[in-house]
Amino acid sequence: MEEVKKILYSAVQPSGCVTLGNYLGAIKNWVDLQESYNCMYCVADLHSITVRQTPADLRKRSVELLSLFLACGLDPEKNIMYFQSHVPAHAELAWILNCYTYMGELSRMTQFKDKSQRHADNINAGLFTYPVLMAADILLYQTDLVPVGVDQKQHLELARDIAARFNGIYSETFKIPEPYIAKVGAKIMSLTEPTKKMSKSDPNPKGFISVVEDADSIAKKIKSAVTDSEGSIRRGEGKEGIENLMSILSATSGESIESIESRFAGKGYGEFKAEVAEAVVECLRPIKEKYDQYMQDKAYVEKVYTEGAQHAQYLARRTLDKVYRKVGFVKR
Ligand code: ATP
Ligand code: LTN
Repeated sequence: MEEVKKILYSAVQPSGCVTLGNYLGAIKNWVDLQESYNCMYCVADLHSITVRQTPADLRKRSVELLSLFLACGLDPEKNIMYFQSHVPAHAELAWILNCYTYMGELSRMTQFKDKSQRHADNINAGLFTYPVLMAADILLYQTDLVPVGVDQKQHLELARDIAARFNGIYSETFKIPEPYIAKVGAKIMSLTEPTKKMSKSDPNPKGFISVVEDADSIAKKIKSAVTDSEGSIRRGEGKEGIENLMSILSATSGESIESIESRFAGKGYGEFKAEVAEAVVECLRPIKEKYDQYMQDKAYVEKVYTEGAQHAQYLARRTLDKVYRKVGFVKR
């Protein structure tokens, strides 16, 4: 008998370019998961308007992100990929779950506290209820596993609490999702401040590499990456810059850190950086090529996200119908 695959759900906000960090830390691992799980990847456009967006940019970035999923190797035959705003069930379930979530719980979310400080002129209700929408995303699909970074762990725990509370009141309705921590998840640091993670919202573009950046620009950024004055290629205290470049080389080429360390013993930073740059360019080249192709083939990309949304809506509706019935709405 064929074993039923577990459901894995994740979403990315279309809030900036995708960085080498996002690729090596997340998307690359997703490609390996598509054989073993039923995976759903959502472009979380509803989430992204909790901070002000320029409409034309948001539309463009959303399509770019979905094209990038494809370019990185996510197969639409094996994964459901769609825009959150195309599946109305997300907003509908979010409303219901709002009524089963306490103000106190939402006030404790560190991302809310953090974002309301950074966007003090726009502390809107959506920013506050953001984790409820995220809970709805996950719970609609009876998700087993959610790959999360540390920053999203608190939100996932809230989703579990909301699901358990609802199940407790109305009997078993939602599957309680588990966090999925990837075995190999390189943490890539900023090229200008190697003690901070590489982030797409870094105001200094020298700190990050976009996955679709051209080769010259990648080489320049790596060449000017912050290191130290000691001159040896090894791990250790105060060597965060070199250590970061070593993990980038390892993750992009497959060579182990130990092998890199011994191969570069006695060699200079110039030579080392040139090799890191080449490895990054070679790793990203096929992605950029495919990305450019998909960006030319609007009809194909549209087909992927339209069919993705239809499939997602069908699955989501099953959960939502159950929820509507349990809370006492009249059958339509
Ligand atoms: P922001 O700059 O807006 O905080 P981000 O670039 O940190 O965004 P997210 O959208 O928060 O990216 O994360 C998308 C996925 O990429 C998450 O799974 C996260 O763990 C992973 N990720 C983000 N940055 C890195 C990094 N520097 N190294 C490894 N993985 C990362
Ligand atoms: N909040 C997440 C994006 C996100 C998500 C989700 C992740 C929205 N819905 C559901 C996992 C599951 C972020 O900002 N990285």
